[in-house]
Amino acid sequence: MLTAITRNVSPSMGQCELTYLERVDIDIALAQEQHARYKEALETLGCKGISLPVEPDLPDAVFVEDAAVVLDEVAVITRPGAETRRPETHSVAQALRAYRGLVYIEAPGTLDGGDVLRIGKQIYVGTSGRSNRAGIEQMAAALERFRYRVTPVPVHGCLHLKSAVTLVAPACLLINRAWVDEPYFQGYPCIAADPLEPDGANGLWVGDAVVYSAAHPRTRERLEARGLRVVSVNVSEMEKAEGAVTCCSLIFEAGG
Ligand code: CIR
Repeated sequence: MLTAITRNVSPSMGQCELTYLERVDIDIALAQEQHARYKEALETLGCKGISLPVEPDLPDAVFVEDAAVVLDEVAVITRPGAETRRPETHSVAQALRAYRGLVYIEAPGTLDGGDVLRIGKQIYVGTSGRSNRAGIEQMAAALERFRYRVTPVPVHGCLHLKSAVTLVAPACLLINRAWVDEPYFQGYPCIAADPLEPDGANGLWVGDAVVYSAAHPRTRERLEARGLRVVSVNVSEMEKAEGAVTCCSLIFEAGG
């Protein structure tokens, strides 16, 4: 069955890391409410939810995606590129230990889960400001025995690879071509985010649907025009923290 690890919004989220956005006030109560609706959407789509304890002193801890990459065979515990975020991995590793063997990215490597896009046995990793060559090489070495192919992909103008491209159906990508070069993904059908919605390339494929931000209605129309079922969520407060829909969960198959 599908399992979704999440972590409720920290009261300190207003002090989050920001790279491309200006800091604006975040309504923490609203963020918590939106996060609760997000978790409900995942449960409606068949995920069993596991909610990690809130981390009051770790502003970005709601973005659990960055702390690990969970594959069928193993989970990679990352070493996030932002130093303030490294303590987030401890409790994520603790939770994942019940489901997978763990491997760790170690210094000088850095890797954010938001940079990791898996399509079958092919893994693309963004060479962003957060994930470095050493981190990507460590991941490739750890996953070689499971026959994964790891390919670094440059991203420009956005935080993570999955800000620029995500999987929204089996082998169908949602992409912002301004932030990542499409030729890297040759052979996969692509839906382009509407040019007026550059942040619209982040969708979370779960079961038979795409969990998708209400902030991008034009791109939503494009997804629906291709026959995809969209489950809309309002994540405006997470978006002020430079988060999006994929980064608020770690979703994987777990027996039972
Ligand atoms: C950060 O800059 O690390 C957080 N404020 C946002 C992380 C979003 N993570 C993601 O998209 N995977």
